[in-house]
Amino acid sequence: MRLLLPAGTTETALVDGISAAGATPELMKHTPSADAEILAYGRPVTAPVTPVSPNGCPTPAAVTRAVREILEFDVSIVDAGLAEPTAAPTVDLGVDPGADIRESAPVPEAAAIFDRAATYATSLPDDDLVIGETVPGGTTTALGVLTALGEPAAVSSSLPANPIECKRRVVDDALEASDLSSGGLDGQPLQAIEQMGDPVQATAMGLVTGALEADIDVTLAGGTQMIAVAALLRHAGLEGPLSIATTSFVADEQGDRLGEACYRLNCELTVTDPGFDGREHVSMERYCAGEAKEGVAMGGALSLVPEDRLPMVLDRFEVVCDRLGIDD
Ligand code: AAM
Repeated sequence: MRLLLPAGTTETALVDGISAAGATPELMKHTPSADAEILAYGRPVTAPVTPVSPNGCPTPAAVTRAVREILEFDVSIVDAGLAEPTAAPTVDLGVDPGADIRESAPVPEAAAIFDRAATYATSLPDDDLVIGETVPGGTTTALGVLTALGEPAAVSSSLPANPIECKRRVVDDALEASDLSSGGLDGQPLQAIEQMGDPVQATAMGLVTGALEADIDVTLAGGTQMIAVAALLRHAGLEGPLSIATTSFVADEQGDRLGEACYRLNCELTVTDPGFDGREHVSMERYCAGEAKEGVAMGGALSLVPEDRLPMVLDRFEVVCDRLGIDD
C-alpha cells in the first residue's frame, strides 16, 4: 500500500475567515509544505511552523503520521502546486500554485496536469493506493467545481462553524468572473477545474484515473473535497465503483448529505471514528469540538488501522503532538 499525497495551494484560501488550515493567512501558504514534512519525517524540517488552526488544533497530518509510525506504509508526496519550499521528497509534475477562483482561469493547465498525474500513477508498482490531499481553501474550491458541474453543493470546513455563506459568495463571484452559471460545465470536469477549482483536484483526478487504468485499487482519502474529486471523475465518464474513506468528524457535520452524495456517485463510503472522545488530550478535544475534521488522508489512514491497534495509534498521536510542541 502506498499513500499518495497531492499537496498544493490556491490563493482562494486568502479570503478572510474562509479556512482554519493555518494560524494566519500568511502562515497558511506553508501548510501543505509542512504537512508533507510531517508525513515524511514526523516533524517540520525547513517549514517554519507546524500547521495549527487559529485555536491551536494540530494539522491532520499529525494523525496520519501517527498511523504511519505504527503501520509503516510507503508515502509519495506529489507537488500539486506548492507555494513554499518543502524538505520532503516530492514528485515533480510541473504543477503551479492555483490562483484565486475569482480570476477567470485559476488553473490554466488543468488538462496537462491531469495527463501528467495519470501517466505517473499508471507506472506505479503498487497494488493499492490511498490518495489524500492538502490544500488550504480546498473546501471552497470543492464548492466551486461542484457548482460548475451542477452537483449538489454541500461542503465541509476546517472551522467548527462552516463559513458557507462566505464560500457561496466567493463561488458566485467566481462564476461571474468566468461568465458561467451554476451547472454550466456539466460533463466538462477539466474545464470546471480550470475555471473554478484548484491544482490538487486536477492532480488527484489524474492519479485516480491512471491508477484505475493500471488495475491498482484506489481509496479516496478525504471528505467533501474527495466527493468533489469523485464528481469530477464521474463527469469525465469514469464508470465502476469508487471508494471514499473519511472521518466521523466530517460525517457528523454533513449528516445525511454525505451518504446521499456517495450513493449518487456510486462511491462506497467508509467512516472512521478514532475514538478521540475517550481520551483527555487537548488536540483530541479540539477535533471533537469540530476543528480541522479531516485532511492529509486522515480518514483513509485511520481506515487501515485494525481495531485492536487503535489505542496504539492514539498513544502515538500523543507522542507526535509532543514532538510538534503541541501542549497536552
Ligand atoms: C490540511 N492541513 C491542515 C488542515 N488541512 N492543517 C490544519 N488544519 C486543517 N484542517 P478548508 O477548506 O477549510 O481550508 O479545509 C481544507 C483543508 O483542511 C485542507 O488542506 C485539508 O487537507 C485540511
